[in-house]
Amino acid sequence: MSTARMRAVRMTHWGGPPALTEVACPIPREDEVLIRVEAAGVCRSDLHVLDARPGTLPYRTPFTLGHEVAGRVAERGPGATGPAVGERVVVYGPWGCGLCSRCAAGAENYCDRRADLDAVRTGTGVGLGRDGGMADFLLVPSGRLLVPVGDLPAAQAAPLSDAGLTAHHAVSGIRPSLPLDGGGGASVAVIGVGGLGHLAVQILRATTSAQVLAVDVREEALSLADACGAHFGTRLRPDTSEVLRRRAGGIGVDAVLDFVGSHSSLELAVGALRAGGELAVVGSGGGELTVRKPGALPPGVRLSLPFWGTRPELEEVVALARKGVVRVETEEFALSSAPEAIDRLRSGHARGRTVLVPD
Ligand code: FEH
Ligand code: ZN
Ligand code: ZN
Repeated sequence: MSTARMRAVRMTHWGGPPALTEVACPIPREDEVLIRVEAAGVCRSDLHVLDARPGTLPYRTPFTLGHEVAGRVAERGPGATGPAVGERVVVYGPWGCGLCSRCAAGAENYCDRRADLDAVRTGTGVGLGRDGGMADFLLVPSGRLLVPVGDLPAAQAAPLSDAGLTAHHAVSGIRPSLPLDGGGGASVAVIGVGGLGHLAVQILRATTSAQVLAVDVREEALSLADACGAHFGTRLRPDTSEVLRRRAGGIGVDAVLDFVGSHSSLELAVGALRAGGELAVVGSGGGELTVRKPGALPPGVRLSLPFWGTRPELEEVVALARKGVVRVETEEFALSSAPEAIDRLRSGHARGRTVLVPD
């Protein structure tokens, strides 16, 4: 009996271009669940994977890209649990061991056995060494990795699993730094208002009373920040840290969410931070920060490197979207146009999140 075939955007070899190919459609066994993909986001991390030199990532090629996926349960293995066939879901993307205390708590993004998984080169999650969702179908190891989305449109749901979850996790991490009254009088700077930053602006406005100050190099990104509820937006200039300090009452901002992570964004963050403030470096821009006492960082500053998010946080950000509190700005492309979509993201001109929809 011939197996069904499907389209998939594959990483065929290190340094090669994303290839739209045809592969066998997977069949769910035991606990596995087969998802008919309805939307798959494109992330800057996909660019990092595509540009990675051989041996620098713990993944074995070839594999299908796509770690931000929404769809409908198509078939379940005999031992599968979770959403039933026909239910619309979003995929929790960090696939940990499922057994350690972090995975048991739903924090597979911080799985304690990640090094073991890397060692056997099984990858860190969907579309990251494991076959992902830039395809017609996606095989998920367990129903525990699925979150129902109800009638949320797929192109809105998919970005919540990575861009939305990562932004929500970062905001949740700095929220304790804000004054107890939910951040009233506090100021939070969002550096980089792209696929993740525009969602962080909305989540900050929805879950804190902090003044949200947006920084980007593009005017169109600042207009998106304004539409998302930022109280202030400014282009990155040599005096931007001073501008932010002044907007924050002259004492500096309580927290910085850096969605760029470059040398200039980190320098801006350090210059804008209040003593006792918090810096969350979310972007993988390759910038470096010297941590020394005494040094450039204000006293009492706390530094975090948040990565993706937890499964309970994914349920929270889906709930925010279903309430209409968070809305993803998207640019949609047909799956068959994946290479063009990836090039557009690479160009730096994408507005919001780039999403592939099977045509
Ligand atoms: C995925 C894999 C590696 C680094 C960063 C990421 C993020 O895109 C996940 O949110
Ligand atoms: Zn990502
Ligand atoms: Zn684990």
